[in-house]
Parts: sequence; C-alpha cells; structure tokens
Amino acid sequence: MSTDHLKIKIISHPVPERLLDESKNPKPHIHSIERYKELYQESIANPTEFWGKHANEFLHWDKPFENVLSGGFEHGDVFWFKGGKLNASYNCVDRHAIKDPNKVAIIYEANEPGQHRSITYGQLFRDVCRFANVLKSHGLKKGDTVAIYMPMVPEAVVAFLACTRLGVIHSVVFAGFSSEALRNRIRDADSRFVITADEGRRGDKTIHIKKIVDAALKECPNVKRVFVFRRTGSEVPFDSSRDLWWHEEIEKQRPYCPPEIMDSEDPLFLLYTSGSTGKPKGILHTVAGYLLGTAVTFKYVFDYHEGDVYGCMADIGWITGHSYIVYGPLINGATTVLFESTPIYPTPSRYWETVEKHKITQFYTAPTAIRLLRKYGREYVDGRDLSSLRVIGSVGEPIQPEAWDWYNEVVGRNECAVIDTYWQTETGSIIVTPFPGATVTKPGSATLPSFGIDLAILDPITGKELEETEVEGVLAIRQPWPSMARTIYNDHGLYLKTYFQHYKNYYFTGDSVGRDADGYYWIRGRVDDVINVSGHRLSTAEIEAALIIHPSVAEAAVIGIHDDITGQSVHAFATLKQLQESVDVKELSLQVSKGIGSFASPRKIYIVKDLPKTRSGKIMRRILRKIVSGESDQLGDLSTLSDPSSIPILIETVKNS
Ligand code: 6R9
Repeated sequence: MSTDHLKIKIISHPVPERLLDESKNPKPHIHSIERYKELYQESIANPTEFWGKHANEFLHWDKPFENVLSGGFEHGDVFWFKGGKLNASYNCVDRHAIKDPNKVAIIYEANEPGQHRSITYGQLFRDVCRFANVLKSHGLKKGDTVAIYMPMVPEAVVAFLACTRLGVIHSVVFAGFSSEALRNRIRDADSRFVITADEGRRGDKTIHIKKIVDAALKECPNVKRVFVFRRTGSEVPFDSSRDLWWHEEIEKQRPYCPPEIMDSEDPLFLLYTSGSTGKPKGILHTVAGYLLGTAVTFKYVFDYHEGDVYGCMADIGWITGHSYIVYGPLINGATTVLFESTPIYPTPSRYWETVEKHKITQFYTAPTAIRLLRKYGREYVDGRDLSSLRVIGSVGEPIQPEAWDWYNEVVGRNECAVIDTYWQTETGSIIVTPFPGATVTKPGSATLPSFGIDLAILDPITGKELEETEVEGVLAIRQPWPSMARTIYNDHGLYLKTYFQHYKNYYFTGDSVGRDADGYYWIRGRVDDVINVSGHRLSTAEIEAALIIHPSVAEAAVIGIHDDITGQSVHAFATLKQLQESVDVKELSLQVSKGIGSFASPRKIYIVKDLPKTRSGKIMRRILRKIVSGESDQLGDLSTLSDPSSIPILIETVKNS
C-alpha cells in the first residue's frame, strides 16, 4: 500500500528551537540526528560492546558479568549479562537514598485535587525495607510469586520494590479487572499471596477492590495471605484467618532489609497481556536486561535530566506503568508522578492543572486520552501554565495526525518535542521513537528505531525480508535486545510459536508497518486489523485517521468484514464530539475517499455513543467485527472490556442500520 496520499498533508516538524537553546534548557543527551545515527550504528554493529558499556553505566552490580549476550531466537534461550549479580530494588532505591535521601522519588497526585504528597528516596527506602520484612516474616522467599491488585497509590510501588528486594516475582493485575480475570491470573501464576487495598477511587467512582479479591479467592485455595492497604478507610469484609492490614504489619518491622542478590536472568516479574483470543499470556521479564532497557530508554527517549519532574499518566497495572512510572525513572533516580485520577476529573483540565502544579517536564499519555481531551476542546488547556513541559509523549495505539497536531499545538504550543513511542509488553521498553533533541517528526509516525533494535519489514505471506526503503509489510526484529520477554510463564512452547516461529530467525511483533522514503516507520495496527479490499491493503488506523479529520467526529474504529466479491469490505464506527447531535454519514465517506481513495471508503458507517474499549483504552475491534458479522452471541472473552454495558446498545444500533 502506498503512503503517497498521506504525504500531502503530513508536515515534518523540526526539533523545536527552544529545546536546543542551552540558555533555556539542558542540552539534549542526543542533540543531533548525526549523534543518534552514530549511537544507533554502534548499537547494531556491536551490541555486545554497546550494551556492556551501558550496563556498567546504568546499573550497580554486586558481581560483574562475564559475558554480555548468549543464546538466540531459535530456542528462545537469550541470556544477557551471564555471571552478573544485582538487585532491582537496590538499583531503584538504595543507591539514590544513600546519595540524596531528601530527593523526591514519587509525587502522588491523589484522585481528589489538592491531596498530593511527596515521598523522598530516603522514605521510599525505609518503606520498601519494612514491607519486604513483612513479606519475609510470612515466609515469602526468592522465586515465589505474589499477585498485586492495587489502586494507584505509592504503596503499590512499595509493593513492587519489596518483592524485588526479596527476589519474589510480582504479577500485577490491573485493579479494574473483574474477579474472574483476577482469579485466572492468580491461578495461572500460582501466586500464594495477594497484596491489595480496601477500595480504590477513580474520578467519582469507588472501586470495591477488596470485595473483588474476596470473590476471586473463593476459587484460589493456594492463597494463604492477603495484605490489605487502607486507602479509603471504608468498612470492608475482612477474614482474620487470612487477611492482614498493611499498616499493622509494617509497624512490627525494622526499616532495613538486606537485598537478595539475584542472577541477571532471574525472573523479575510476570505481566499478563490481554491477547485478542484465548487465555491471557503471562509475559516474563528478567532482572538485568529489563532494568537496563527501561533505564536507557527512559534517559534518552524522554531526555531526562537531573531536576526534571516526569509524569506518566498510565496505570501501574500495564507495562507502561511498570517500565515508565516505576522502573525506568527510579533506576535513573528521577522524580516520577503517580496520577490516581482520570483526565476529566473533576474537569477536563485535570492533566494540565497537574502539569502546572508540579512543573512537569516530561508528560506521557495515550492517544485515547488525547482524543478525549480534544473532543472537550482547547479551552480546558488554554490559560494553564504549561511552560515547564519539554517532551510530550504518546503510547498504546497509532496516533492520528489530527490528534498529534492538537497535542503539539494546544498542549505543546509548538515548543515541545512530541514523541510517538511504539513498543509492547513483550519488548519491555520503547523500540521505535523520536529522540527529542535529534529527530524531525512526522505526525502519525513513530519515526526511527531505538538503540539496539534491529528492525526488518517482512512480506507477511512469504516471510521474505523487504529490503527496499519504501515498503509495507509486517514488523520484525533481527537481533535480541536486553529488555525482551524471555518466556510465557509455564508455556515456553507458546512463546516460541507466537514470537519466533512465524518467521524464522526473527522476533515477530504482530503489527503491520510501512516505511517511507526517509526510512520512517508508520505502525498501521495489529496484523488482524489489516483490511484487504479488492487487493488494496488498508489499515484500520489509516481509515480512522481520515474519519477523525471530520469536525464532528470524536473517535472512529474501522473493521474489515468478509465480502464474497471484494474479499473484505470496510465498516466504520464513529462517535461524535460533545454537543453534536448528528452528522451526514455521506460527508464521512467523502472524507475517506478524499484522504485515501474511494476504494477505502466504508461500505457502512455506524454512529454510536461509545466504542468498546479495553481498560487501557484500546478499541476492541474484534467485538465490532463479531457484532457486524451477526455473531453477537460469540463475543468471547470480555474480561478486558472497560464498560460491558455499551455492548447491547451497539448490537441494537448495528441491527437498526
Ligand atoms: C506499550 C503498549 C502493544 C500494541 C502494539 C501496537 C500498539 C503501542 C503504539 C502502538 C502504534 C504506537 N501500540 N504503541 N501502535 N503506535 N506508538 O501499549 O504495550 O499493551 O502490549 O500493546 O499496542 O499494536 O503491538 P501493549
């Protein structure tokens, strides 16, 4: 598929001058495209030297490693930093607490505005040690698994780090999953302990966390202990033979706990991904490689400098929260914001008030939030002092050029680097991204590979590598990188099959991609989101980008439906901006014809109130596909859906149109 039609409206953005003005800002670590290319070349041509050097610069080793890399994709036995020994919590906390105990580690922006507090590295150190001692006193030891089901409170971070201090593997379950989903994840990982809270608060909603845990545990006989952090103080069910209050337990413990010294390749954590079919996969990351990958990308991709205040709005229950709220920032000794609320509580200005109040320098969110705020309009952003911002980032989905432009102009005031960062739970850290001081950006493109990421575009059918610059295909990676997932928990066969057997000698991302004449990468969406109409290969993301240009459209989701003649036909769903009652669907069709070509214009357009989304904000096109195909009775696993009540309305709308 050619990208010619997009080039007309895509304007390249140079690095904002303000970022390169050393009288106003720190000099970017990667300050020119030449510097990027030099480091990138080095990282690909000589990964052993590149990563060996960085491993010594970014991590504290209790015993130095003997060998940088061994093993490979074929058997899935990649092994980084053999012989090395280290501890994650020591690296994230102790060394910074020793150097500067009063430096703020975490700014907790609580759900209710005005209720924020800061936790210094010194305090974090004591809290982590105390809670590690609690876990230890109940018999937890290296190699055990613990489920964490917590709201966005600093104690959640303490729980992560206390586990890693003991070499206990944490398996965080987003505190929005149902009891059934939680139960499946506890059982699959064989977690013996659960760390949770009484309740959570998000916007004007209360999440009955403890009740959900109790329901899940009815079918988890192996769980012996539940630690309950008191977040709201409401009365909750409490089984005194099993449950323990966090605050009572830590009182008993002293604030020092020696770190368990781990091997480089020991497991660090498990995180379940919400795969589109079948049961969720427990992605396993290991200590040294994961920490190094997140540390290096955090510093260079966000251009982190001492004194910055970094704010990632994701939830710690997702990989973005793990890598870029907790591990990446803390390894670097940064100040990281933990945001408990929603972008629209109590008003759609909440993000920007938070940026203003804490003088956030790097801000990281998802396209779904950007589209939502764009729908409310710029008056909620204007008037806020956002001058502290240097870098504004996006992750999770392709970002449509329209949303990118809005983010750049309204939030970034054309003075910030906009970084569209592409990566996955499995990659552990960012793999395609602009670098703030170096990369010319193009709205909608995640631009260029990160260090050590050896990208290839393959023909999806033949698996042959497409060597020319301007090609379309599926995205794969040629060489191992430190933060890649090492296995799927208890199913190494599935790991090999999913990532390494589709295309021999490559890691397969599952995403389709285009590369333009400048070598820039354009992520089109998951391979199962690609539509083929009469031999024209179309991406759902691209059609959606065209639809969202229409002034009435807030969000769009596009799917391919089987058609005997053309192979597939395009069906589109759209939600309208606030105060828009209706829209002429012919205009929307025209928008797609104009943007891409009439072959891409939807056979049918449904105007709906809400789109089905996962709790992390990804549109679930699989559900739309089933509904339109008349298979509403076979919607499959809905456990990751954020609002199941939207489904019957959707079915009705489709039926009536
Ligand atoms: C970090 C995260 C991974 C999938 C990935 C892709 C999509 C993420 C993107 C993007 C286009 C970006 N994705 N970032 N697509 N542009 N900047 O989201 O991990 O939840 O595992 O999702 O998300 O399809 O394959 P995860």
